[in-house]
Amino acid sequence: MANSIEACIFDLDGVIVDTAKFHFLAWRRLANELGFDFTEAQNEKLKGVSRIQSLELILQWGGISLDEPAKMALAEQKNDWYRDYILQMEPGDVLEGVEGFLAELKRNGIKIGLGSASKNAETILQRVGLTEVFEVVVDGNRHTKSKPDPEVFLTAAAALGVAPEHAIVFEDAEKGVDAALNGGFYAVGVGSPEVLGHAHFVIPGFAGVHLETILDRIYLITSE
Ligand code: B16
Ligand code: MG
Repeated sequence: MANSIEACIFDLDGVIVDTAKFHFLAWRRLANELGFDFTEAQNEKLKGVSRIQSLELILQWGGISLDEPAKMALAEQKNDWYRDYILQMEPGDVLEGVEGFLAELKRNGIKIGLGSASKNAETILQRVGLTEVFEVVVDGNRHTKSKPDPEVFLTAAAALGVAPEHAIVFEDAEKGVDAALNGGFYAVGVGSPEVLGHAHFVIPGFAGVHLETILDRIYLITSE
């Protein structure tokens, strides 16, 4: 039931901040240096996927096979370029409407968690000034199974003391929505319905979105 929603768990990249564009730029630079390119459509497949799995996909697209040490070196190189971007981030880089929505959750006593595949999550939260807002942060340093496995969200929900059926996950990645559904959460896609149509419903972003709107839509699902 919508009125029994006790927690909201957010993905980071692409939901709270637009770091997906920085991942794309850094991976593309790496691919270009290796002598090939990939498209924005292919980039969709990298969203929510761990750093090393992303690299493996990209190498596959380029038809390149490397040993483990070489892969590690490339992943580190990409991360250095990516960190150059995120270290420039500031509070103004939080996506439109997100802070207002988080404040509404706080006012209504709804717990707030973060469930991200990124090992850079803490740095990003610090840069944009949101560290204190999240009661629980589960990131790529704290979990091992990649989305679509629900581990990251289940760990966050358990740490918040909330059962999945009383929590909503907000996700911008196809595999992230899969992870939320696999865990028994309500899944709200943030982005395009073409990519996230399997979520319970999709919003384009948080601009103009209020808690009441979200709860009303979940209530419609539960009463169907
Ligand atoms: P890092 P999210 C994910 O974050 C990104 O969507 C994905 O593109 C990235 O490869 C992954 O984090 C790992 O990031 O290299 O910073 O550890 O969307 O789950 O918040
Ligand atoms: Mg994401």
